[in-house]
Amino acid sequence: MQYSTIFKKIERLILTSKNIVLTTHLIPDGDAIGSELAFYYYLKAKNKNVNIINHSPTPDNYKFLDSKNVIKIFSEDIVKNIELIEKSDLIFLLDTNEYNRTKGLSEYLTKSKAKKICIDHHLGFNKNFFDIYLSDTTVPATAILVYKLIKNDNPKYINKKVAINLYAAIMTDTGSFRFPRTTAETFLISADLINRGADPVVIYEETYNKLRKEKIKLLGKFIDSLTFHSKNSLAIGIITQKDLKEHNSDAQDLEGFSTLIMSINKIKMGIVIVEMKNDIKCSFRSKGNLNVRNFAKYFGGGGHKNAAGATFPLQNPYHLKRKLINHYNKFFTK
Ligand SMILES: [Mn+2]
Repeated sequence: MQYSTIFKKIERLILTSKNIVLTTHLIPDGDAIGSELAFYYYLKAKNKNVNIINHSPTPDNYKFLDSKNVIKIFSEDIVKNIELIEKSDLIFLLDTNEYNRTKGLSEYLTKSKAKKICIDHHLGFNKNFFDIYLSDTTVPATAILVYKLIKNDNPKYINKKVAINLYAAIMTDTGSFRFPRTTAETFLISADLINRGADPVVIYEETYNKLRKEKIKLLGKFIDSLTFHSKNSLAIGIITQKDLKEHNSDAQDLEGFSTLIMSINKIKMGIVIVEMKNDIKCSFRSKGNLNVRNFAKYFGGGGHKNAAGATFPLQNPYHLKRKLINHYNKFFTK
């Protein structure tokens, strides 16, 4: 894909803007946080007044990226943050193309008179909601686009701080360089980032090897709960409120559980059922052509072809599990 015209347009807007706001989707992942912080330090170096405002707090394992605590959480100072959005002349939405994925900020972002730029690698149809739309669904991380944009301006801006954040974003969104969209280019860019100061050992260690012991005990509980259905093509695990309380954990600690299910031989679909305080959240994962987005849609949820989710009213999670198995058998095992 040729980006040069889009890059030029974005650079021009940055040049003429003074107050810039960066934001991303709720429950930000490594790509969201890393892309934001890399872009933040780039814009700072260009003497811009930049603020990152997110709906959700930064997950613990990405806090090392924000050691200077520059990320603002919208709800922590609503008045001030609304003011920052209102007086901004340029807004970047990173790693999502839907305003409603910014939750609390959404209303103020859409109302704001600022120019809006989306940089993202997800499928989406909201091009008209942005003044500039830099999107490429073939790249494995938003950070790849951010890297190219900054490098196109001037490679000197990719200093150590920027490199660390971009590397962390790429490493996490590629599942440590193994997910489908990982290419030779992914490695070439990552190599350049290492040359510029990103330490792959430290970044991996900080991101993945600082788990709370409670999470591992909860994982044990989750593995115990796994059941297999439809000739072992479907696996389902359940976490109840009682489990969460007993292990002093919350929904954040369940990250990675669904990926684990999908590592089981011959599994086509994995379901994680989580009993929350006020409802039940289910996440659906699949392999190949099995479309869990449609599965989720049937229950009022949504998502992607191989990763989706839905929310259910509170009920016995084991009854819900029955319903989901029946639906799977009806739609997927014909
Ligand atoms: Mn991403």
